Amino acid sequence: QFETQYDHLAADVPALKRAIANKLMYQVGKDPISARPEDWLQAAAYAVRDHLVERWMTTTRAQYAQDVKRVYYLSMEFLMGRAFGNALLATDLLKPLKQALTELEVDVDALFELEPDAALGNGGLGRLAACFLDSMATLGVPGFGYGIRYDYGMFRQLIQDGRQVESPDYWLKNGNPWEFPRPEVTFRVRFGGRLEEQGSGAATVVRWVDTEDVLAMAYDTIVPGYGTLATNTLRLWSAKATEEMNLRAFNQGNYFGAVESKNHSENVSRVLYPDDSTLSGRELRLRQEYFFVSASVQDLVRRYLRTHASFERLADKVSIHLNDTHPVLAIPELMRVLLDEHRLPWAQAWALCQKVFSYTNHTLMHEALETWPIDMFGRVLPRHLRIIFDINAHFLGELTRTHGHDVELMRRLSLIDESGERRVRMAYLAVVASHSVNGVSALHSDLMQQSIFADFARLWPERFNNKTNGVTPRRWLAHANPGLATLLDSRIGHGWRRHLDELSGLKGALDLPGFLGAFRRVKRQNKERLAALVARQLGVALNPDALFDVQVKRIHEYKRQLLNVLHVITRYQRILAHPDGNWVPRVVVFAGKAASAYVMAKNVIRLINDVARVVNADPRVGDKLKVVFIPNYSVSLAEVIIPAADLSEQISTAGTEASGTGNMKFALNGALTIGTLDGANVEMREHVGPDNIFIFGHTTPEVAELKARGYHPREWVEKDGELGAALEAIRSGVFSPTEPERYQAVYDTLVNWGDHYLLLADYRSYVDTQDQVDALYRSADEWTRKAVLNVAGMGFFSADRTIGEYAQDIWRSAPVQLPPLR
Ligand code: DL6
Repeated sequence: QFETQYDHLAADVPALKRAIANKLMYQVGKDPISARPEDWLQAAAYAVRDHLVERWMTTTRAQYAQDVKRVYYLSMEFLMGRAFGNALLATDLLKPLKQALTELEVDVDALFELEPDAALGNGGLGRLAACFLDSMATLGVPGFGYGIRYDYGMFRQLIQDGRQVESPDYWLKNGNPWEFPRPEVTFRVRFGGRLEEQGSGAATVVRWVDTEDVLAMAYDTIVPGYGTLATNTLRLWSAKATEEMNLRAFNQGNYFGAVESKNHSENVSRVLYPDDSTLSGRELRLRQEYFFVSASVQDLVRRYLRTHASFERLADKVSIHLNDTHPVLAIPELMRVLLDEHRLPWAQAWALCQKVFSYTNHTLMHEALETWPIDMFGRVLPRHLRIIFDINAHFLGELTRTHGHDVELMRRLSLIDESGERRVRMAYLAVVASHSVNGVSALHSDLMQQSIFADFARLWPERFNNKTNGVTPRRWLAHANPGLATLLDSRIGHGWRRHLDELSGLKGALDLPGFLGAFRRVKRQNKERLAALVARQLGVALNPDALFDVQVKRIHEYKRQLLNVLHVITRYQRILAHPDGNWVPRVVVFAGKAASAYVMAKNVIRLINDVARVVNADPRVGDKLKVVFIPNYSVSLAEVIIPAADLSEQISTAGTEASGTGNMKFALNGALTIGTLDGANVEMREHVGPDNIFIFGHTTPEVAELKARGYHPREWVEKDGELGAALEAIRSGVFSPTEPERYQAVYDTLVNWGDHYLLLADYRSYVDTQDQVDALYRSADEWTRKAVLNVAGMGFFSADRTIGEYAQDIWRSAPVQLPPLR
């Protein structure tokens, strides 16, 4: 059994105290007398981090010794959140650390709140990458995350006068104790320039010259596995200029001019693009994408060549996974490295690529599918454009050989979209170059093969597969919901953290005396914790006995926060009509960010805040209904909100949400779902049982049929008085009395401009289902039974299960062999 020097001391509070005090003095450089809480946080983080370092080195040594196949997970986004709680969970140091800090007279809980989130992602895609890193480490999969170390992460959202205001997130301002800067791991990334050709035919040598270069410097973060020695690495690249300054300008006294080019180069890793639903098409974004994949490919090829003399075994030792299309430039980059730097023949290089790459699609939305104009692409990456043209020529040549000269088919499948301005289709490049293409829920994977990749799925059906998403139970249950975790431990043991299927054992606890009551008490404590946060931040008092109805996620039209608002308004109007009715008190919680340029989404945020202001101030309503919009949704805020929810809103138009992962986190924490048959909701229904989930609305085929028939939203308004009244309240300014026309565009979007996401068609079914929710909530035991059955049914949705499937079916990687932890 493996025991590190530090593990040996794990439960030793005096040793931990000494370690923290030492870190404070010798690493942070602060006298305990004058240290600020931020300094203690750093010192404690360093002390805990030390416990991971030996595991990390042992794992790395074992990976080399065993010559394992490594999995490189390339992602523009890693939405990691806070690291401290996760490290404490992995090291089992939470209790001794709390005691050590208390003895040092430091307020532990306040300390944890000081840690900034590593918010290097927009939403679902980035958080999935973070959950996957956790599961890869936990399963011993030799996984490396590669991404960008943005100086500024996801913007901080302020709400001013009900409106979203963005403010920069300089998360590194106090330093980052969790990362190791690696100035010695620096790669040159080239941009621009021109091509020179020598020779002809197969012997042509292409040289890429006169480039403008940027350096990519590595920063490593330890990714600890849970209950194992196995520990992985997240390597993020930061841009550094090739030259600190222009000496000529400097000597001429032009100090700003002297650093201008440095700043320009380093801008490439400055800021995360805060939009996950539309392609920005900006050159800086293309440069970001190439910047990190080039550094990553160079790094992984160098690591491979350290222990292998030729490329023969590359595909046995390396998997490169493309998290959506953002890292797809890794394909022409690996081709470039193999062709230009190592002189491999085309056929060999291409065969290697097809064995090494795999790709996950995360959205079917047309506006999010990446394509790049040829002109811009050729200016920024001329060598890669040439390689893509060559890949396309080979591909279309092969297509002609197998399918005849079908011009229409070639036009549809070409990597270059010729329908208007010529553009490179990144998703097509991913499909052509990968041996595996997967969607993220059963429904999404089916739709993907029927819609955006239909031709390819006919051509290569064996390439397409599904990997339903999952979430890590360590962060989303053990860490976020210690009350429920303790209750589970007492009923089914501790194993669920690693084997989430064991949650099914809860079914046996349903009828044990006192269990439902204990479960309810945990939920109530979590609601009190959220209510305290809301009181602090918004000054609104919430009644913890009310039903907490929660929708937290990015603000998007397809996610239909506006449908939720329509229900809130209907409920408000019903209460006004029958103020003495026997209402089930409800708190409706919203949180989420809108892309800065997404006008409609920002309107929705404002409307929610306007509705909240009016409803919360109406004395006729009182505790029967409260509405809150909690600003600055983030991973750490989700950790407080999700465990407090009774009802989880997963109400996207069927066929639009690829999977969702928030849906899984809520159910895992004992919320019932109200949702459409969309994304992973479909599979959740199967796992928790159809009686334990509230499903409403049109199904995917019904949506298609309705649209094909011709959808006329006005007809739906005309036949539903309550719907008409809710819409009219929005239109006429009931919630914006100082500016009655404020929401005309919101109204028009629904009633006059086509209601693209079918809110009005699903309204009646939604509102009626909300009535069923109320009815069930009245019988506390019945509600709680269903909540428990939700938790019990969530075993399938562990990211460990998902990663197990990726490892087995796609990457074909085996875990690194390590001695068990003590
Ligand atoms: O696969 C992770 C996550 C899914 O759960 C969401 O349903 C999906 O919207 C999201 N996709 C993206 C990519 N672009 N968009 N939109 O974030 O991926």
